[in-house]
Amino acid sequence: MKTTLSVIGMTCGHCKMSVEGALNELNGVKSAEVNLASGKVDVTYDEAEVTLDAMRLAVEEQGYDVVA
Ligand SMILES: [Cu+2]
Repeated sequence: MKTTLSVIGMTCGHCKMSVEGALNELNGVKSAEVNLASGKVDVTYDEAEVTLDAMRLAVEEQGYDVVA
């Protein structure tokens, strides 16, 4: 499965690394790629192993807001 999260507050390379790192730590997330210009995160994942809620939480724990 693929999804795109809209994330508010990512401004620099550090934000990109934080968000991508948090998502990649989740079991079932295969790849996560932040586009800083658009504030979008493209995620490829296995829906049997990880939920959208878990991904949102992981991003929010880094200090960013996820738009539903
Ligand atoms: Cu930053």
